[in-house]
Order: sequence, then C-alpha cells, then structure tokens
Amino acid sequence: MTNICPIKNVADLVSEARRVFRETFDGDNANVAVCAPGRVNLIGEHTDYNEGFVLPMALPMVTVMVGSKTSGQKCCVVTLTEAADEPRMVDFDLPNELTPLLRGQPNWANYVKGVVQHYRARPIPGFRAVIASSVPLGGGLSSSASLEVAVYTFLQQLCPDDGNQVAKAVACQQAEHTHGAVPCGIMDQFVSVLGKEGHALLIDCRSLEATAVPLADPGLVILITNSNIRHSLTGSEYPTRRKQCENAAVVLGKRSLREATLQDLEAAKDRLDSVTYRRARHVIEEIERTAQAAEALKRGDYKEFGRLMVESHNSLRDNYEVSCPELDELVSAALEVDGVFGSRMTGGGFGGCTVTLLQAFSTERAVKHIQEKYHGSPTFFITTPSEGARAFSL
Ligand code: GAF
Repeated sequence: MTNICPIKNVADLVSEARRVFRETFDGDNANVAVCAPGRVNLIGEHTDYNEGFVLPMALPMVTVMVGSKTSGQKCCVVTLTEAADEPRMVDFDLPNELTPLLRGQPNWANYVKGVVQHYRARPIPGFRAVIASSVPLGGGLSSSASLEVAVYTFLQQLCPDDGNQVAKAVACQQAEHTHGAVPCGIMDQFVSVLGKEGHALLIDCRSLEATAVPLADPGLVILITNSNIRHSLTGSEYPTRRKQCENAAVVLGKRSLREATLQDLEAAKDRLDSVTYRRARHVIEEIERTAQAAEALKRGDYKEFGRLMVESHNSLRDNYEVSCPELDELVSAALEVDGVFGSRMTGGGFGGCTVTLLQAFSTERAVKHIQEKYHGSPTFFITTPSEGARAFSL
C-alpha cells in the first residue's frame, strides 16, 4: 500500500530534535523532551465555539519540543518543520508586566510566544529549544494547537503550574486567539491535552467536561485523506462564521446556539436573513448529531455513525458552506467503496483533510479508488486514537 504515508515515530522525532539541539547549541544536551498530538475530528464541526459537542481523537502525529533552561531572560527556538521561506531560528526576551510578547515574524514563532505570554505560572526561565513535528502543516489536523500544547507542556517541565489540564487547554486557546489571530473554539487544544489512547473524546464545550468513548476495534480503520489543498483559518471566513452564529443566538434570545432548538429557529425564521438561518441550522443539527454519533459509537453501531458523518458533511457543504470541491470529491469517492461506513471533511474546512470510517479489509481498495477518482494528489494516513500531550525522561 505505497500511497499510505508512514507516520514518523515519536522517538525518532525526539532523537532528531536532540541531535539538532546539540549541533545548534555548541554540543550541549537538551534535558527536557515533550510532545503533543494533532487531532482529527470525527464529528461535531463548528460546534465548539457555540458551546456544543465535538467528538475528536488525538492522532499519532505529534509536535515534539526538546530543550533546556538557561540562566538569562532570553529564549532561542529552532524549528525543523517546513516553515515556508521563514527563518527557522528565533530569539526573544521573556515578557514582563510592562512588555508583553507581541506577534511578529516569523509566523510559526507566534504560537510559541503566545503560549509563553499566557503560561499560567511564573517566573518562566529563559530557554533554548528545538521543535520537530509529524503533523502536516495547514492540513486541518491542528498543527498549530499541537505546537501550542507542546510549548505549554515544555514550560511545565521548567516552571510547573498547578497541573489543571482544562486550564492548560484554555491558555493554549488564548494563545491562538491573541498570537495566531484565529478566534478558535476549544476543541483542538482540549483534545491535544486530554486525548486518550484507544478512545475518541466527547467534549461538552459548555461545561468543558469530556467522556472518553472507546474506539479501538481491529476490524475498523480511521483513514485520513489530505486533499493537499492548503487550509488556513486566518482569513475572514472563520471569524465571519463565528459572528453569524453569535448574531443568530442574539436574535433567538439565547446565550449560545447550544441553548436553541430547531423549533426556536423556525419560530425566528423571518427575523433572520437566509444565510444566518442556514448557519444556525447547521450548528443546532450538528450538536444533536454529535450526541447521537457518540451513542452509536458506544453501541458499536458504525453504520449509524457513518450515516451521521455523511449528514454532517452535507450540512457543512450546503448550510455552513465551509467545504470545497476537492473535499466533496474525496468524500463522494470514499462513499462509493464497499465497506466504507461514512466520510466527511474534518476541521475548519476550505481544504485540508477528510476522515473516513471503514472496515479494515476495504482499506487498500478505498485508497486506490479515492486516488483514481480525485483530480488532485491526495495523501493518506491510517490513524489510531492516541494519547494527549506527555513528557519524556531523557
Ligand atoms: C478549527 C478550530 F480551531 C476549532 O476550534 C473548530 O472550531 C474547528 O475549526 C471547526 O470545528 O479547527
């Protein structure tokens, strides 16, 4: 199955980063190593910032950070990821009350600075570090959240906080808001912190409580297909969707769309423009679908789960309008294969990846068929639900 990308081993990423650390910093050794995973969302799209449910799982693809503290106030960070045309090394001073760390160049370093700025304990010491990652950049698999959570986990080794995992995810989300310039929900950072091997996480984005749902069936495959259409949420589409949802909630007289029913929406239909109506409809239905999908997964009813995935995709395409022709083509091709339960776009949209749930014996056939039908060049990953962020002893 040559079209399926191998997933780089975490231990190999750590050794590579440690080697570069030694080469960059005069033969010194890193004494801290951590990693944080990317995620794939199985269902529950664009519901997190509406206080709804999401059902993601952490991926075996991770961002690794190795390094050590220094005695000064300076931070020096090197990245090994393919940060297009940007310098791979950055130096900055630790923030203080008078001088916060601001956004700047290179762009990748903003996620590092954002987390340093929002870290929940002080005093942070100066540090030197190297970052490596196996999460595809701009693939909609949360490369930025995994970087933020890796940085936070790294800082925890240098200057321990109170260990509150939810507060950690929230601090990383803040970093994305202020330094990544995306008003994202909590899903990506939450699952990167709290992901559980062999499980998907049903996250209630209102209470910030999560239930781990077992998802480790050897007969089942979770296939990710990267459209290789680069996705970026820093444009205006994501904030616009978020605003439209907030406006809809105001018109419906609700704190968020989580509180609204389809009946509420129908009753307010003539007070909403047609676009806002469709956005709200997607969210209200998707929240319900996600709760149903989690129940189906608990029962091992993959057929029902797959049906809900397809409904989710269609709603994201038609009501929320965040899909694109390439993602639609990948989903349609996957659904033509025997043994496929369901398929949908995953993440923010406008490119990135699809996720397909299928019987293991159909994998080769599915990959071949999708490859033949898709007009672009897809890449495939077979993934398993993995553990959230962790530190290694060196
Ligand atoms: C992006 C955001 F970062 C998440 O918070 C979420 O809103 C997702 O898009 C859409 O479900 O990944």
